[in-house]
Amino acid sequence: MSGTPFDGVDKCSIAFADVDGDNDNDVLITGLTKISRISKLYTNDGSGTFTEMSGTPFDGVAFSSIAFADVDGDNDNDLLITGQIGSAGIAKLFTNDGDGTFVEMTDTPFDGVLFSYIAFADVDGDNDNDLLITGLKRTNTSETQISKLYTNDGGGEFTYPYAIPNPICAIPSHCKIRYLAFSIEQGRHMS
Ligand SMILES: [Ca+2]
Ligand SMILES: [Ca+2]
Ligand SMILES: [Ca+2]
Ligand SMILES: [Ca+2]
Repeated sequence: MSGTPFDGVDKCSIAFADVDGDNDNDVLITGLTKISRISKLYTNDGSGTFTEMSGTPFDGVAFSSIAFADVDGDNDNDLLITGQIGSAGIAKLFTNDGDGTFVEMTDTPFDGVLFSYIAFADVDGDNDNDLLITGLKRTNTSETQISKLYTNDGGGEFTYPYAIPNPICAIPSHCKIRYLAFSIEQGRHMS
């Protein structure tokens, strides 16, 4: 299609999702133009004509990864953006009010990353979207490659480390006790 409003970018990421609930795919584009880092959201009129949404709260990022998913169970697409701003990375979660207006969730446990890849999926079978974040965590003094799996409480509150589904084994000392009891029982069976 000619005449699209999109900026040419590199070190970029794109994702389609319906953000405004009108059953067509809108698109978010991040990356580096000739002059700046961008994060631009475009809504679709249903025929593939896109219009940039103004007033979005997103940081322009490069070396980024973006993913839409419903994290808070209200059936609209929320958004995670990672990538480079300045020299360090970010990981920011935004909830959707249903019509494409996004608000940043604060107090998330995520490490900011660049050179990243992220994905939402329900990993523990409780029908909410959990989250895996990979990438480079960079501070003034160190660089660390991370791969962190966060579980969702169903309302968009994420927890790390990964919460062990079996509540008995959530406390390591209890696991040890249970293991010992099992071993003793096995010993009885053997004697
Ligand atoms: Ca749409
Ligand atoms: Ca949602
Ligand atoms: Ca889940
Ligand atoms: Ca959950």
